Amino acid sequence: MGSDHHHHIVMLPFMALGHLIPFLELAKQIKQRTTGFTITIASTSLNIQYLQSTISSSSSISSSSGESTIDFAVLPFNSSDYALPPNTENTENVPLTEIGEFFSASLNLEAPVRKLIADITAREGTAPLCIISDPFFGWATNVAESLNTVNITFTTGGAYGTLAYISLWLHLPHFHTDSEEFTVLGFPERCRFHRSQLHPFMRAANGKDLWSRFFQPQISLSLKSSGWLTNTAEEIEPFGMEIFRNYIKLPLWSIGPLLPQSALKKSSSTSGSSISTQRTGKKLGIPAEECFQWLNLQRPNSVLYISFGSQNTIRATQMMELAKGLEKSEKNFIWVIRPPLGFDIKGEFRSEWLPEGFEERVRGNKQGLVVRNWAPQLEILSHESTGAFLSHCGWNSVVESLSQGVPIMGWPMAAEQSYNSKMLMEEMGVSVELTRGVQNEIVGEKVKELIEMVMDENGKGGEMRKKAGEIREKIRAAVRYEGNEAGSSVKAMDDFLNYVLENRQERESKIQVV
Ligand SMILES: *[C@@H]1O[C@H](CO)[C@@H](O)[C@H](O)[C@H]1NC(C)=O
Ligand SMILES: CC(=O)N[C@H]1CO[C@H](CO)[C@@H](O)[C@@H]1O
Repeated sequence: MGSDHHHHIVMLPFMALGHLIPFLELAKQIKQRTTGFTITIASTSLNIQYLQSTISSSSSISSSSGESTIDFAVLPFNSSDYALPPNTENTENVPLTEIGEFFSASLNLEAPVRKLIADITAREGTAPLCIISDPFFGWATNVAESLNTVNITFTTGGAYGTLAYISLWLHLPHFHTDSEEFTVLGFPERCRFHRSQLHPFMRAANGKDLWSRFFQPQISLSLKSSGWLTNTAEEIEPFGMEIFRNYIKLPLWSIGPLLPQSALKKSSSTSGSSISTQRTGKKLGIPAEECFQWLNLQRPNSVLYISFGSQNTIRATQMMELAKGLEKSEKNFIWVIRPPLGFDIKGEFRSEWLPEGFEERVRGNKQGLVVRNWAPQLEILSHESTGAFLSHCGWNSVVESLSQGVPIMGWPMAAEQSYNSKMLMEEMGVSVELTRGVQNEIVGEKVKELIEMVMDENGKGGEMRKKAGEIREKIRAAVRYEGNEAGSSVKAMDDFLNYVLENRQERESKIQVV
């Protein structure tokens, strides 16, 4: 993409791991598609440190003359000023009871962002090309308008899940009915939602609660941006894209799924070595090599991978039943485990939370690997022995799984996860749901039956795997660019960049007329 003069894009991700990672990936892709751009990711100090740590060893950021560059800007933020524990800068570190206060505190980033944009404008003699902000930072549209730049919203989720999330918060349909099932504005009648699919915060919302008072204005402002970017591909979510577009009535570019290049290589690997970077940059509970050695011993599609993401854990009684079901199923598994709800999620794991002797037995008979805290997820999913993923259905996990053709067993917990789960079942046919959230009890015997069904080579399990394989091919086609052949997501990215470049020309010609 050409550039007569320098172009600057400022990115404002929300302070949560699941948002920071796709924003960084977006920055990397814009860098790759352009020359002469600077992409500045602005966040609080610890989040910037974290982002830098994930790329410090990666050559993709270093730049020779003319190449686009990625920069970081620290926004001052002291959690102590908002009665939050010291150094609370990411949802990962926020106690559940204070998560609402953390969201509210994030509104105070507006002033430092204003200063950042003004400084860039003064230094470069022209306002940034655009601000790309998280939907939770709706205030960024006001900043953009007053500082003569363009506001773009980037949802790190998919089309269907994001639409459900924003429409539910804006209209609270469940608050206006007594019935368990209801329609959601933007979705056709056939996609009725159920009260049990709502997070307890949303279930309790009445428009006057802390959560509604945060989300309603921020989402409404984001809907006044010039356009939205979404972390999905037109081909994998044709229905989601159609209803999302109809709802927001703004330009919508599907530029995803944003995954490391190495995740999208043609052949699936057996050693896992083709995916060398660990996306989250977190300390692993097991050396990747050990994981692969173990996976190499298993048959293709025979291993169930279990992880509930960076933010979630399950109840102690659920953990016990899940372990019983796994053992009874006799299927191989890798389980990324954290202390159950009510305990420090980053604390020591106690063996009393699992059936007596569980870890020793499954290690001894080679049925499974129990991994503390973090595992090399994308590498595990890319291994041919991995046959299914028991997941919380966070969008990053969903696209990682589907990019490797791995079907999903859903256990949605929070955010828009249960809408993702619904879409995976009803629109894609690549998933079945084990349960939802932490309220419901599960029973070992039922867990066993569902695992057997999902891991089955035939029947419903086989069908889900086949469909997941089709989605994998669609993802690869969407993000491909070889020579002149560009996939739909690559084209959408170019369309988006052209849009903001043209928008600048218009703005500048208006200024000249004045
Ligand atoms: C944050 O504020 C607290 C209380 O005013 C202060 O003690 C602390 O040093 C501040 N932290 C930083 C990093 O400025
Ligand atoms: C709230 C706000 O600033 N909205 C602006 C977003 O961008 C469009 C198009 O540039 C403007 O018309 C809006 O005013």
